[in-house]
Amino acid sequence: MAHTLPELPYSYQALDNFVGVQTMEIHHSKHHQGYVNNLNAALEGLDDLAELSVEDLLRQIGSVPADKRQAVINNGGGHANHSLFWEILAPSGTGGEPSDKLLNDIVSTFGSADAARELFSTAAGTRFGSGWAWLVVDGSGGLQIYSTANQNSPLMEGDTPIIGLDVWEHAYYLKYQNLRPSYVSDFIDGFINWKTVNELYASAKS
Ligand code: MN3
Repeated sequence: MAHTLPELPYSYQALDNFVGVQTMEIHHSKHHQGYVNNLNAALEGLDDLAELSVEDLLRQIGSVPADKRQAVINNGGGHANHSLFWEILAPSGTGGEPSDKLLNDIVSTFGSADAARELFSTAAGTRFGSGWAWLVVDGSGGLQIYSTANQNSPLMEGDTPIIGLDVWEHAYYLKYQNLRPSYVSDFIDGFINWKTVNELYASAKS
């Protein structure tokens, strides 16, 4: 069963006031499609691995043959990371709020919501080159904020991402150019789908 590009839960136009229509369309239909195509190519002839969901494939990355492993890390990671990213974005004003449970756990873990925001912004802002910033649920059920390089997925470390922000230049450059911090703060303030994040958190904790 080949991996396929997921439909977006909104139109390309719906995020025009975030990164812009053109970036949404190229990012989804070209970049993400490219990761899907390259993942399927890497899995050719590996029938057992090709049956797995992309998330399970990354959790079991050690079972991928060595000559295919980096291609799966890059393109399976690219597929999983973007699939999450589209789901945790929402058009401005529609994303809701963090649940009481998530907010309480953020405060008890990081000290305050502002401290968590600062950590996330720093992780996103200081990732040199291309990568992602994450809020994850770790293997012990705790929250962590960090960044990864390239398309490396937290799933490979046994963590479950509940927020991911793409900080590759292709994600924001047409709108924000060199101003990655503005892209990050606009994301946090206006375009997170907290309803979905709350569901992902509840699911990761169960
Ligand atoms: Mn991207």
